[in-house]
Amino acid sequence: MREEGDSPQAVLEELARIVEKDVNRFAFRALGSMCPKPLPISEIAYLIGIESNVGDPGVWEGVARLEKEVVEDLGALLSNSKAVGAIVSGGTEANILALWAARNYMKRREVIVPASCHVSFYKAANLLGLRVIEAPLTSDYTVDVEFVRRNVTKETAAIVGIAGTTALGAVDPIEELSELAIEKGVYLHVDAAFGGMVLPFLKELGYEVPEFDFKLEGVCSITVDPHKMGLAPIPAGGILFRGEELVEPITFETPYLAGGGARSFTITGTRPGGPIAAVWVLLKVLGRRGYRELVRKCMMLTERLARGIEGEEGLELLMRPVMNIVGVRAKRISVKELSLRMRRLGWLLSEFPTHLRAVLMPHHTEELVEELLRDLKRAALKGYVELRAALKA
Ligand code: 0PR
Repeated sequence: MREEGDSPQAVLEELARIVEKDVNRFAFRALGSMCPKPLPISEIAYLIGIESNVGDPGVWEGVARLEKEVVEDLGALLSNSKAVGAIVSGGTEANILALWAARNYMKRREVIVPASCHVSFYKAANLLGLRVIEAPLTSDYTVDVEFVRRNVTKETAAIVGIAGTTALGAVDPIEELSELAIEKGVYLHVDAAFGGMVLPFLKELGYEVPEFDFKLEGVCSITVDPHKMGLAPIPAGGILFRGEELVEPITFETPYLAGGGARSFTITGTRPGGPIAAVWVLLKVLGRRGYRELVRKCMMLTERLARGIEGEEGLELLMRPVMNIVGVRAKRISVKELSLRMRRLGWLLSEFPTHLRAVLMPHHTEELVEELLRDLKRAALKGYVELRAALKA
């Protein structure tokens, strides 16, 4: 920090220069992110709420009310309008909260996660001193329920299912996990960080979608992130619990707050009201129909990309997409090599050990998908000579 401040104009210009590429990332070929371009109206709402702290709900009564309403709406979307929850910093905090509640509620220290789970579960287990048992996947990239069944013991606090895996958007057999959880008396957490705001709308669009939410009696908590398919600005993660008794063991009182004592179960104390205002506005402005139409568009793009890959001799689709996430690899070159070549061609895709991932979002276009297919096809050619010739063509 310098002794004297610069002129605001100079500083803002410097700021704009530094983040220029970030701001423009939605304009170029980025399909690696699970966070879409937020709708402009949500950014206005964010600014309206920007000074508020929902961590002191007695002072910031307005945003505290908005959070209640948002939690109620998300709960209703996931078959439980009486769910207890919060808008938190993201899926990571939501998953940590779920395992924290599970550990304290069950008073046990082991968790069984699918091998496909997000890294946040390992962070959670590490923080909470939980032993992790990793359940393998079956050939359809979902968790092996029989393995989970065999490994539930008197030490098991929780089992986890994913509704929309990070790598492929696969949905674990949550119905079977729910039955298992009830039978064995263990906690079941569902990570629907991405899928929670896709699957209900897919169902309304007539897709055959497996049950994954509170309709299943064994489901104790669900992660559902508005800053993913809810189209909200970052940070807006969501955690929902079936009922008050599950959050009780992680609830703490802060008695001295200016607005009067408050009880909270989030990790962070001071919490931004801006994202909550943004989510509230989005749910109101879009409604179910709005979200359904956006999901319809994403699935149209997904289907085009998937069919294009299937029709291409050098490419391989990992799995028929359940939601708007596509996994692709090349038949004749490694994933690393394909990834490198795609990067050189100007694409930002996510690289997993077995494939590249593209997430199709509402701000993407059919033209972009066609270009992606064309470049994937070129990049998958075996030799550089072939590739160079194709690039010149
Ligand atoms: N659960 C699932 C199933 C996830 O895929 C993710 C993140 C999380 C939980 C954690 O959510 P937070 O990142 O909100 O804590 N999945 C994204 C991914 O790994 C995160 C991401 C988002 C990465 C935007 C890059 C990016 O640009 O792809």
